[in-house]
Amino acid sequence: APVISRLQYEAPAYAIDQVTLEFDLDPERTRVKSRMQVRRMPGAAPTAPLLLDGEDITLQSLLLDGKPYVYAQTDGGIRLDKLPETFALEIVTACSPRGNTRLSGLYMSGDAFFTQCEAEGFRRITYWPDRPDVMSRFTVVLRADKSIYPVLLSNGNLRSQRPLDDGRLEAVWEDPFPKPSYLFALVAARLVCREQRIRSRAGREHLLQVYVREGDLDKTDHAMQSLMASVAWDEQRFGLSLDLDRFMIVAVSDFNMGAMENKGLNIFNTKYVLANPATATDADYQHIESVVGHEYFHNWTGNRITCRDWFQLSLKEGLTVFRDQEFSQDLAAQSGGESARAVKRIEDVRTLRAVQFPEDAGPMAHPVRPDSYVAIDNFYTPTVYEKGAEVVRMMQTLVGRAGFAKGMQLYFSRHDGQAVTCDDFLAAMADANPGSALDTHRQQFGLWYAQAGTPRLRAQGRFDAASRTYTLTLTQACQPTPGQGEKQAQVVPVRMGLVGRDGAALAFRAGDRTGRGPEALLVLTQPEQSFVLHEVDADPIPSLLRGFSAPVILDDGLGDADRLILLAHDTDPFNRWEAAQRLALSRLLPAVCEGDLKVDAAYLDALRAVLRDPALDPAFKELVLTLPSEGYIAEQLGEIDPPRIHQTHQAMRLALAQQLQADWEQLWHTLAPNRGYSPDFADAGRRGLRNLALTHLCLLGDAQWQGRAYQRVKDADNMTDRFDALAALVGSRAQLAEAALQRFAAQFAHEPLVMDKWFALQAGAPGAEIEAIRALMRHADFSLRNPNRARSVISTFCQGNPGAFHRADGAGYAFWAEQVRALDAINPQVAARLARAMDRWRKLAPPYAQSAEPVMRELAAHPGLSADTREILGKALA
Ligand code: BAL
Ligand code: ZN
Repeated sequence: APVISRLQYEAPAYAIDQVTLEFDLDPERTRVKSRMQVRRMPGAAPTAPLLLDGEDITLQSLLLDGKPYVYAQTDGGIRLDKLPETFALEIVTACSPRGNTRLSGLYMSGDAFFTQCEAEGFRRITYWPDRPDVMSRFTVVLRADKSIYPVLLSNGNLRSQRPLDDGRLEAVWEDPFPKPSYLFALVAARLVCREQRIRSRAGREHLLQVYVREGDLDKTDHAMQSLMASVAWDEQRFGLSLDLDRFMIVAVSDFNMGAMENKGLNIFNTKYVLANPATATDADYQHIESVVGHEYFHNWTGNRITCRDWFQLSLKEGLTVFRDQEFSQDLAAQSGGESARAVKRIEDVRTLRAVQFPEDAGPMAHPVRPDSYVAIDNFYTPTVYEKGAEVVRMMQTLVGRAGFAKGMQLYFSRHDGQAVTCDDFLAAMADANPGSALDTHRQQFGLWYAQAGTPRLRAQGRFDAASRTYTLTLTQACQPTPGQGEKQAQVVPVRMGLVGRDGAALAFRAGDRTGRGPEALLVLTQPEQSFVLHEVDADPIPSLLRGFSAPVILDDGLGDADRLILLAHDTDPFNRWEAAQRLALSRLLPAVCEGDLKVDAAYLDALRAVLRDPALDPAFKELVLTLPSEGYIAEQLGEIDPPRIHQTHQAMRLALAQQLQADWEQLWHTLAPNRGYSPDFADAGRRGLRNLALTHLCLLGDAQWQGRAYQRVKDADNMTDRFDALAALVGSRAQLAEAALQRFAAQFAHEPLVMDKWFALQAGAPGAEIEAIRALMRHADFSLRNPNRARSVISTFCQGNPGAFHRADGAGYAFWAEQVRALDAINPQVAARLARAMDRWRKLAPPYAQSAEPVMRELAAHPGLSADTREILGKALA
């Protein structure tokens, strides 16, 4: 498959102003008639051909202005030459939704029709210039057997619906907004819906609907609440109102992604819609809120203004992740106060470090705006999404919240209705904030889009008592990444404060024009730069990169004693948490290398003080008491021995369980709930910390605590407590674990999302053997065709259970290769994700890397492999 390069971009030669699509829906053979109004773009050569993409569809007829027209076949579609300036084009094609196991284009889930078009699925429905910069007005006519598909949905407004004489139903939908093909959607199914009428701040009425299968209606309240909150938040924070009369969310259980922002008709993986207290955990509730928000926010950032080409994907994804993070922070703060914001921020940074930092350090490292790809589906990555969000967050840090809002306004006034680039967004932000650091350094700031790799910052400070100055010298460097040997210095906003040895915040003055205060924003732009802070009264401990003000790796040069002070006293909650992480790492890393784990009293006392501090949020305490993940530990090491990391991690957890036992017991008793279930921030935080206590107490192997956990698996009144108790039993390899698993499965056999958790818990269990994974795959409810289920077993084992997956005998790798091949034949997108489990193989210690390589090479040589999977393996082995 060809490599597509960013610099090859050419504007489309033809516009399609209007299209009418008629669907005669049939599982085996669906007929699609497309009638387009085509116009040559001003400036395009009169000889320019019209290129239409098409994949896995059969062309039945093609008429130009009502007459058959000769077309040429191309690699991925057809080409029309010698065209008039304007014309009507009618194309009839057929496709097979039942045979579409890739879940891209038009496909069946159970006995219902769904679509997924981003990025390049529309070409699997009809011939079309399937690129985001061709925007058209769509009218859609759907016809299907009324007895099987009583609900027919598409984008925009329902214009008419009527029964046909042949027993079918016909519905006509019209989307008033021009849109690119990747935002097209249809659904034909037997569904029920929860409805809500709302009136916006602007006074307009809207109908909100959440469609699910019969029997799931009692799991739609939270999604609807989240949608209503999203509508209100975007109006309030950014002045962006819903632009449609009707906004629909439809849940489907077979889905490659989390959800999809199709205009007016969001299609969601059931995982991010369905929740009630009996089936969903607190984490599920949070994910639903953020994904519902994310897809809704795309209506402006993605749909009204879209991407010129797929290299600009972060234009919409980075910005929309940033928006959903801000939304979740604001909502959490409503019930949990300001410290809830910090908890959310820490969780987001934890995700960034767990998934994006390794990507940036591995063979798939790419800029936020990539330069080339083979399969665009491989670039829906943590770099484009999460690092992209950090880049937008740095803009907000540099121009302030009000300045950012002004930048958004300018962006919409300039580009509403257009397909634009990441540069356009940056230009709007900088232009709206003249004189700001973002404006001054706008070109250099653009390197965040162009340069891959995580910059490393080194900090060194010097206090001069006589002049009351503290000189902070910051240096930055970035390792080479594939295709980028030389890196330039980037713009790094460093929010910072100073802490005295007694723990008190120290005031200082950062520059001539700033007042004296407890915090400053330093803007690093050089490879090395010194900042002189004035009016400093005592030798301080620097608290740098507060709130994680830039996505970098910081070497702050601090020692244990300094970190203990920051953990106990820093006014910035993020850096308190960070101090705890670093204290844990400085004990874990030597133990991994030398096998001698020391868990000292000073460290334990510091953790105990956090646990006992009545002023701290339970959710924050839970984060502080949660060790860095095995994956994060691996990233700190030159050579990775996953089983050894796992053993050390487990040993440290056991030490915390033993040494803090009295505190865990006390927490268990004092955090007991006193009312019914609510997923709000405060209640979820209490549950989280209490269940962390139970997890540690079970680790002690004490029959009494394991018995308590078993009892909770039986009688908990919500899924968070039930599942956490089950996980505590499985994670501590308790004797009761097996009985608890069986009991749980019997109770939830008919709840697929709950069973996904049950499968994943076992695939991620410490010491899971490959035979146990195979046994899970022989379970009657296992299917490779359902992405959620395949991921719950195979990806959880290969990507989420490093201690068990990496084996000296290489059996884990052989299993991985077998599953990648099997999945690739069904669904390349899902297979290519699984292929990434071996991204970091070159860093593996002997004998792991040696046993992985031949397995990877053999898999890569397999002739039938998809372009998606081939691209991933090719990069890993390059
Ligand atoms: N656009 C694909 C799914 C999402 O990021 O919302
Ligand atoms: Zn998105």
